[in-house]
Amino acid sequence: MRTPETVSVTLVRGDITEQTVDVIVNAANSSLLGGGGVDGAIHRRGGVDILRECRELRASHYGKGLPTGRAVATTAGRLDARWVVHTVGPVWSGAEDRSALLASCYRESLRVAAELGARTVAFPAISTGIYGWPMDDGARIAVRTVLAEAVPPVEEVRFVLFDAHAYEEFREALAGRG
Ligand code: AR6
Repeated sequence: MRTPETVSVTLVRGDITEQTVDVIVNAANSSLLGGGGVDGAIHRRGGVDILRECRELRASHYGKGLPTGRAVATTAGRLDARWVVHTVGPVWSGAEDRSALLASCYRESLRVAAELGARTVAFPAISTGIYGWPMDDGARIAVRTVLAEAVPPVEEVRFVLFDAHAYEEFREALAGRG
């Protein structure tokens, strides 16, 4: 049986909507109805099926929206993936430590992915864009949490980093094992 240490963690520089994986994780907001950044790109490229399922989730289980730190799955529409797992990162605060909520996004997304039977999972750097989380700290939390929490059937966790700065911070975090 695999242990968390044998899950492979890989880094790719690029656009998460171009990945071929079982699960693409979306850095959503609690409305689940779309936004900018990764969220906008996923809905643009994935098509209307994803939004339709998000609306159904709002009408059923998540009338008040998806709470920060939680994760929920939909179809992946036209993306080259089987599911999109939507998670809501915390907005960065200098006054309050919200690290546990950011770690929860990675943990809950992996839990949902494993329940679905996913073997490959692509993550963006959650909260490090519009939500303002410093990239170095966001990368450490991401790497540390994934190394601790990824369990079978998940075999590969791929961080898809949009620019050179993000890629470098994740490379350093992985070298230091988070
Ligand atoms: N592929 C990979 N990474 C990307 C892509 C992409 N196509 N586009 C942006 N990034 P963000 P957040 C990087 O803002 O901070 C939305 O409006 C980006 O450079 O997408 O969690 C939601 O609806 C950054 O490093 O997510 C929420 O309202 C990282 O992905 C809010 O933004 C995350 O940036 C969530 O903000």
